[in-house]
Amino acid sequence: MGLMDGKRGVIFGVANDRSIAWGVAQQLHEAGAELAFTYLNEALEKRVRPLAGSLGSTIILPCDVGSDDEIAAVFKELEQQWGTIDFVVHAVAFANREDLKRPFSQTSREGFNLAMDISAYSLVPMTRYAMPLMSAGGSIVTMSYLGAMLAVPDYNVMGVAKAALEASVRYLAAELGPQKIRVNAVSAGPIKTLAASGIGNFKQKLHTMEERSPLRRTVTQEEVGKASLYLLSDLSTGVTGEIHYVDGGFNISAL
Ligand code: NAD
Ligand code: 0WE
Repeated sequence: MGLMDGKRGVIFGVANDRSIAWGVAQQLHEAGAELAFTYLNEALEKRVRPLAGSLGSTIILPCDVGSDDEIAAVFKELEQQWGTIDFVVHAVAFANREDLKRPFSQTSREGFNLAMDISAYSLVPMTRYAMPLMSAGGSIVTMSYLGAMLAVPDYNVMGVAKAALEASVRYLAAELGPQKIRVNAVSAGPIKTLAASGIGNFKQKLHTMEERSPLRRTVTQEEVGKASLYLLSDLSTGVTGEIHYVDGGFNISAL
């Protein structure tokens, strides 16, 4: 008997087996959930199909979250195949690589808008199109980072986008609460993923976390997956609009 037996949902953001979204998918599958996956492009489709297949998933759809039409098409397909869904996992982010090393004041209008569009706004249409399929209630989880709250060196425009994402979580949670749809974020500590491998000095960020976090180590995709499982399951039916830190206590520790 699993925590997620009989529940169905869709996961946005698997790129490979190191993705945080994949850590979440594995936990949901072990708990008995039925999963659909989306991928950004054909290059990633080659990685996502076998991973999804290994969890028994057959609904694997393309989606660039920069397009409302592509997001709408995903939920239209889910409605045709399943009728209703119980959860959505949003684990996507993107900013121009140069904007994660240049001084923040040098961020271009285009770079700012791109980071906001993909990393923050996308949660809004995702929620909008998911809502009609969540007639019995549901749970939506997105991924954030401490850079939303603090000025973390080099996180720059992504920090501003994560601040907008976390505020969006609160506004969506406030609006959808009466329909028993919950919206929360997991704020993860640094983890070596594809998105992180594009960051200069990422090793240093992991090292700082190992030295200064209360638990004296980094966190894993599995740990983010387990916290997400809690937020997506009926263990957390009283929880919405929350930013749930999975960072070994780093956020509470000054030094
Ligand atoms: P990842 O590279 O495995 O995942 C990022 C995903 O975003 C990829 O699957 C990529 O295809 C997708 N993506 C980018 N642009 C997209 C678009 N236009 N449309 C659809 N998908 C798009 O890296 P990850 O670290 O697993 O990142 C997942 C989430 O976790 C992100 O929101 C990231 O900000 C967040 N996060 C990461 C860390 C970390 O240290 N790795 C820490 C905290 C939060
Ligand atoms: O959200 C992120 C990273 C998201 C990300 C990563 C890339 C790299 C490749 C967004 N866009 C891009 N664009 C690319 O071209 N994290 C939480 C991981 C991360 O990134 C940092 C961090 C941490 C932690 C950047 C600077 C400082 C710390």
